[in-house]
Amino acid sequence: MKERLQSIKEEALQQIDEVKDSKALQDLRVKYLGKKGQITEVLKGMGKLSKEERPVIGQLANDIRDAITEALDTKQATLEEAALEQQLKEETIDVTLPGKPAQVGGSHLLMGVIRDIEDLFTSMGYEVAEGPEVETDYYNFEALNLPKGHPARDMQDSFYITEELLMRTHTSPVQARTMNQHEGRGPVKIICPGKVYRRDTDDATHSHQFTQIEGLYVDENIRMSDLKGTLNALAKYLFGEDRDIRLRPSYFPFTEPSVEMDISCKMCGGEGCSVCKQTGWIEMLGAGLVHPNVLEMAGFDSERYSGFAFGMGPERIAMLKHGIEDIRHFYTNDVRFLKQFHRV
Ligand code: FA5
Repeated sequence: MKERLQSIKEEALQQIDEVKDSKALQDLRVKYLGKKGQITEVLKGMGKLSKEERPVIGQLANDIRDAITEALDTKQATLEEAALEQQLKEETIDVTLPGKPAQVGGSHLLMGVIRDIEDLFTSMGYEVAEGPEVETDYYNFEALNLPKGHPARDMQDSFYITEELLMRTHTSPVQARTMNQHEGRGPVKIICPGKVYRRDTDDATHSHQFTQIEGLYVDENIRMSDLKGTLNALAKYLFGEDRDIRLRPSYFPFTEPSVEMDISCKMCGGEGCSVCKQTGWIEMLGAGLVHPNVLEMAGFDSERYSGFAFGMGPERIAMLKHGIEDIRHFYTNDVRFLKQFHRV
């Protein structure tokens, strides 16, 4: 039995020495020390030994078990250490690789255009005014000389919420609201940016929701020439000193006279091309002198006060400025489009 135990020990130590991975090592632990392991099997035959031999063999078996256990533990520690080394080698981080840049947002192109226009007008003494997007029929139409049933209401197809409430179709109601607050005393000098809504069918140049910027200047002795000078400054500020403007007669119920402002075409320098439809001019905004009825309804004496107003679409301005061919790009929010115009 002694020889058997010795040979188990030698065989076990050799196999432990040669083993290459933890799984095989675990198998050896079971093979030699498990419940059905080789040492246990040998010890089962102890009953056949004499009284004197039993403690000697017992002691030897224990020593061998300890030696095998120690060899197994040592080997396991060595294998674990090697596995860790290997893992560290494989997972080494190359700190010299460039990192992933954080995605930083910027303001939307439309906001940039609106901010630029606000900057110009505030530098000329205008204040920025705002009004509600859900507007009353009174401010959106009636206070602007468009009583119920007026045919010109059809110029702006509307989203009604109730009989008396609608999504505002333009920023002009802010004119009437602000004049009311001034209780008949000028000057009123405001610029009003904001969202507006119309039942227009979306296409390359129309959107059912878009932005407008309204301007209003009411004081004593405000004349058409003041409007023309202001619009000329706006056109040159937005598109460059070499651009000219022209005013064409138009019609808005809230201005008299009313004009449409065109800007000279940059593409052809006025010669005529496909961008300006061979006219040499591109339509930019609507404007005019505030109708006396509008002044009176807002509590201003139209004998003493006069004023001019204008309204433009920042989308159309941005399209002209940057050669954007479809208004829907502003609202579909494709990052590839937006990124081209990032501003902080
Ligand atoms: C008006 O809305 C007037 N309130 C402007 C005004 C103000 C005139 C003060 C006189 C005095 P109009 O419907 O033309 O006018 O619209 C003004 C601008 O809004 C247009 O020149 C255009 O740039 C823009 N616009 C109009 N409809 C749309 C649309 N569906 N999508 C995008 N932009 C539009």
